[in-house]
Amino acid sequence: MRVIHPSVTVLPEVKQALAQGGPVVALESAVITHGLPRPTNLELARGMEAQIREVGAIPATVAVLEGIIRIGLVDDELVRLAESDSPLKISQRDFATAIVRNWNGGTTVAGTMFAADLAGIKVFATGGIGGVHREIPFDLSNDLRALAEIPMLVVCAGAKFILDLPSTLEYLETAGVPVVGYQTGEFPAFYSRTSGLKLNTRSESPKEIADFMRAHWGLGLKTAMLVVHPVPEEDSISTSEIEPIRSQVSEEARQKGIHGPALTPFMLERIGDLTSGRSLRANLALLLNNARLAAQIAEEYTYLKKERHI
Ligand code: PSU
Ligand code: MN
Repeated sequence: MRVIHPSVTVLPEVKQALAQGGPVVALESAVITHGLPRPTNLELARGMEAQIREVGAIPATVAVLEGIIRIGLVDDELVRLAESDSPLKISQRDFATAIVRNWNGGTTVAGTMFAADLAGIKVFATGGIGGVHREIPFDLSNDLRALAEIPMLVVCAGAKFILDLPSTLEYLETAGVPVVGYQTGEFPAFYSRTSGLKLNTRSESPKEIADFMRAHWGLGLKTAMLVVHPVPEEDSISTSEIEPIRSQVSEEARQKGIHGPALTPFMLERIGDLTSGRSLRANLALLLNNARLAAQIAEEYTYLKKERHI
């Protein structure tokens, strides 16, 4: 395989799987560095990789270690990332700084999509995408731009719970990103399975989703496709319970002047306190669930490619 860039390396196992047309699932790492407390972050990182392997696909966790963009990490590197001191949260604007200054960092959905696409990965699993924020001043996640520009299948449990979900869905429509509900007809709301926001495509099977991928990109459309997969019922938290907590924590953030990339980590921690850890359990459950579904879709897409020689 060609060398992508001197500051980008692909793990040999991932490189080999891609060269053989095998199923590979990219994973983000901002959730490891900024989304979850230690040591749960490392357990989760390992757990997501294990889910993917169980299905028969190869995981490729994306991160930046000492200024090198890494596509696929070995276990020692996962440990280094999970335990690294003050890592950066890396979106597309941050790669150059991270490379030049030899930083460590976890990649967001936008950062991960960019790097995974360089390697030719087509399927990616995450928890919640970034989107349109509710509060003024204006905050639109770089994830939305990435979804509009990078042809990759992204499995998530909706958008981050703090966001303006109707506006986020509208943006995706404007950008031409198909949103497919996996065994649901509604856009899920991260901790909750429902939001009241109806989707126009629902699918029951990874096989059909692979058919959608082939049809969408086969036509020459260049956008991402989003598969939304609701949190498992037993770990979900109802909207009526989470909404007052969200609004309280959002007010706390406003009073403390916390905004931009620092907002999500702050809110996740406070919501964890206020739900006695149930929000953390829901977050872990949905991440593992998404990794498994993404691996099933990657497998189906691989079969399809081999059958049809595309
Ligand atoms: N969803 C969560 N927790 C997170 C994130 C999403 O529940 O930590 C991370 C993802 O990596 C996502 C990023 O890509 O937040 C978006 O950040 P921002 O809104 O600053 O663009
Ligand atoms: Mn932002």
